[in-house]
Amino acid sequence: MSTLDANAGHHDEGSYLSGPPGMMARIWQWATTVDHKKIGVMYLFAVLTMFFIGGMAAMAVRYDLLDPIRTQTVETLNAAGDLETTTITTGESLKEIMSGLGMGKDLTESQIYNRAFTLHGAVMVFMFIVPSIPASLGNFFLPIMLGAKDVAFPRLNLLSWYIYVFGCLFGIMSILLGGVDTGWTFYTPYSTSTDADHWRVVLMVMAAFILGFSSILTGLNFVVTVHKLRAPGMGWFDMPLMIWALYATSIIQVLATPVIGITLLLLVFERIMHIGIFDPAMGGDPVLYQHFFWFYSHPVVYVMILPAMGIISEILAVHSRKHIFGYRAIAFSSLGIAGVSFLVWGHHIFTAMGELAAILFSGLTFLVAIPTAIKVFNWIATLYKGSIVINTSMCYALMFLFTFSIGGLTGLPLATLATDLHLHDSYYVVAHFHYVMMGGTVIAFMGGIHHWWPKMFGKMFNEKGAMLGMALVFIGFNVTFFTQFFLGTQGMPRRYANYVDEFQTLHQISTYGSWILLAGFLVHLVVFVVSLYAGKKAPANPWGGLTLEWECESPPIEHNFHHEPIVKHGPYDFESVVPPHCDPKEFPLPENGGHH
Ligand code: HEM
Ligand SMILES: [Cu+2]
Repeated sequence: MSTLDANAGHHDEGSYLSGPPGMMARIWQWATTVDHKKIGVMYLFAVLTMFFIGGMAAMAVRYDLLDPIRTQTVETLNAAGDLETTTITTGESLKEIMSGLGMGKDLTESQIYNRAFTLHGAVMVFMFIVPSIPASLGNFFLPIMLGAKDVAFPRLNLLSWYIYVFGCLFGIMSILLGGVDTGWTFYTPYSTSTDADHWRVVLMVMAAFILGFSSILTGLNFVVTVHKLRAPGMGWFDMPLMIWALYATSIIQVLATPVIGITLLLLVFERIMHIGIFDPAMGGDPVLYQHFFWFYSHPVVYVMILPAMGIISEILAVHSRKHIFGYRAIAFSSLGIAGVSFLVWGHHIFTAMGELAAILFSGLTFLVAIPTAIKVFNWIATLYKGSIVINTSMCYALMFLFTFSIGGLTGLPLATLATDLHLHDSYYVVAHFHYVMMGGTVIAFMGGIHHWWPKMFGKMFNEKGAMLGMALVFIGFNVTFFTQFFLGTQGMPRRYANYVDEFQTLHQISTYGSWILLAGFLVHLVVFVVSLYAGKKAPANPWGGLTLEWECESPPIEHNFHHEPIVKHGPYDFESVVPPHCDPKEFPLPENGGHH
């Protein structure tokens, strides 16, 4: 971005990955680091580990749903020739696995299933997807994209990492002690009365409570960094759109998270002190809990999707070599989404509220579609007549446009009162939120990891292997979750380990789809491990990007830049700027300045 190569003549300072000799010294260096890049990398490996744990629970859930639970009595002749009736139960696949491991003897198949989907949901939401992009890629790239040496509060950043680890440990302890069967929403009065003799529920609820602080501190750090640490010449409308997305996300993290914090604290209070807040048996109101819970948990879905939208803007512009269409509209739509997201939580509890309130929340929910559609149209307009490069990160961005649009559009029948009444708590809802959370955030996260991998680790990855992984993820994802729309419209309720026979085929297809999905992620894992150990050295700017991270070396040096960069043009001026560290012949400027 600066005409002055912010890295000219200073290649002796080692990369942020270099360090003192000796394993212990290295571990201590990382354990006490205040470098945003190292903290970002630690978050990346931690959230992917939680994704793996949540994914394995999902595989257990899907495996169980291969067969319905059936009990039949058969009459057999015993040795003495007497008729005996024996009861045979089939379809208890999780129970068979657990008893093979010598666990869960006293639990029924449904009880094991309830713990499996609760573990899946709670780990995926609180320990994976909420911190996923902001804490990993956000931490690594926000300061660099602004031209800064680090975030505003580096030590606070390290603290937010340790709070995250602490919160995850609470969750894992709850799982190791046998798990929780309340659902990830911890609805009362079941969550304040079940399991009375155990601490499992309290541990999992406290895990979510603690993790909230890590989220708030990360958000706080990003807001101050964006306001205070932009490089000279970088005005608000010179910032990459990824920064606008992370900025809007941070505002939600700081404002909404305290609400879930106090709600979960009140839940634990009611459980331990037996003071009626949510439990009607003690004079409490369970629907009050649902309002408090969703007042946070709806805005938090935008903490999940806004950073993903930021990644998509970066990938589409760089890999179609075109100025993003409607920069300001996309920037403001991020703030618009953040604002409206606080007004729609009631659509999660239409079936538990009065008509007027339901009509209001329904109307407000349709509002969210407007800023979201602005982004999708502007992204497609950016692709129009672009010089599109087909590689893994671009394919993930294109996949996002497809899967996230299905996610968004299938939300409309849930925002409509008449249809939501029938679809609420069915597999249609499960399919819908997987299309937005997985089809949105996880797919964009995969695109972002492939886009910035060379910069983060200084290594290229095998594009063919990555494309195979991407194709398996695309097929597996849609087979797993598209079938669930049909299951839901035909009446299959969520959170049931058993079902009527006519649902078996669709459940089996969905489960086979999840195995293809798993295979896709395993292919990616192999490709990345091979890249780390044997990958080709990455150039500073493999894709010809114009944002500041492509000015840095791959991987970046400790303080990112040798000189403070000076911003002289916009982040997407592909029609007039030759990308840094790139051969103009390889990245020619478009004729007539890119105007079509
Ligand atoms: C890896 C592939 C995945 C598969 C195969 C999968 C499968 C499922 C299934 C079948 C259910 C419904 C269980 C039921 O209601 O009986 C479910 C629930 C859920 N999933 Fe996933 N899922 C996957 C990934 C994700 C991801 C990436 C997220 C979010 C980040 C997520 C979040 C949830 C949540 C929050 C629930 C609700 C749990 C509850 O009812 O308490 N899932 N998942
Ligand atoms: Cu919602």
